[in-house]
Amino acid sequence: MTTYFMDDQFTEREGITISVDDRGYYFGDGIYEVIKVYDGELYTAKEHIERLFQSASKVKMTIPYTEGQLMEVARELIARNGISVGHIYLQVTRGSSPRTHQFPAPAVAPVVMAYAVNNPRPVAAIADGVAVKSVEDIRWLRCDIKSLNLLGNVLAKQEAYEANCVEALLHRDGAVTEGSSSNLFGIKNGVIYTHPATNLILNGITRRVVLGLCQDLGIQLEEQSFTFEEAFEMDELFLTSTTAEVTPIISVDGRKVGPGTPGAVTRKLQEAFALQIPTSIVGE
Ligand code: DCS
Repeated sequence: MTTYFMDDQFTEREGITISVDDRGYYFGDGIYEVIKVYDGELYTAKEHIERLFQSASKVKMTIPYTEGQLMEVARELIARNGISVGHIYLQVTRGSSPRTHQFPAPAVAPVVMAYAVNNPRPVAAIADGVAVKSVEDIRWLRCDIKSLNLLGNVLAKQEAYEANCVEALLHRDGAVTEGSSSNLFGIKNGVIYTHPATNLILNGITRRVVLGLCQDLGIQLEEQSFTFEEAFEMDELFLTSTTAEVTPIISVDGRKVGPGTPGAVTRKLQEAFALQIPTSIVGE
């Protein structure tokens, strides 16, 4: 049995019903977060919950909880479900109301749902690296919002999967933006490049951790985008996300990145990242 959080209570998954009029269902009118759990402990949860509130504010939604209450919900889900390594999924929709594009007036109660799931670290991908496929970034212009409206991301990921790749390398007007569910980094002559945190990407929490690690390690990092063509010329490429951590990219569209094996700078960042998480699970 899996315990979810729904309708202000902890409840079994099987007992949950969602209204057919939920605006998440009609419009993708909602926001979400994915928070990593290591060794039964939340990782960078404050940053994720803060971002959830920022997303809510950007789409003019009100979350009927405090940051502290959501943190408590996350901890309770970990305990009730016996989560060791995995993640919390948390989403809020604008609520349930007969279908009209404009917000319901008077406002209806937002629907808050959360669950916790065991999910091992993707150790093979982290060790060996992954292949990506370039896909044009056709998403809307507010990618900084972690919105449930993910059709552009879904289509990009599917295109990558159909080409036997695990992620899309999205590019807009010639510039590499991010992955369909990750941030992208390129390394050339020891300098790391990544798209600035504008409206065109999600400012990933793992991205921010990596920025901090670069500073600690004295690795030069430029929040500056690189072009789709330059991606092929990079010495190293890697992606980051809550679940993927720091994953090397070893090929783009079937063309090798560098020698086609994870590079030294990526390895250094991976080692530094591993030091941030409980040692008992590194190598699991
Ligand atoms: N860019 C996009 C479009 C994302 O969806 C994500 C996370 C990221 C970047 C990386 O952000 P974090 O470092 O904060 O995770 N996607 C989440 C998701 O949908 N599943 O796992 C992580």
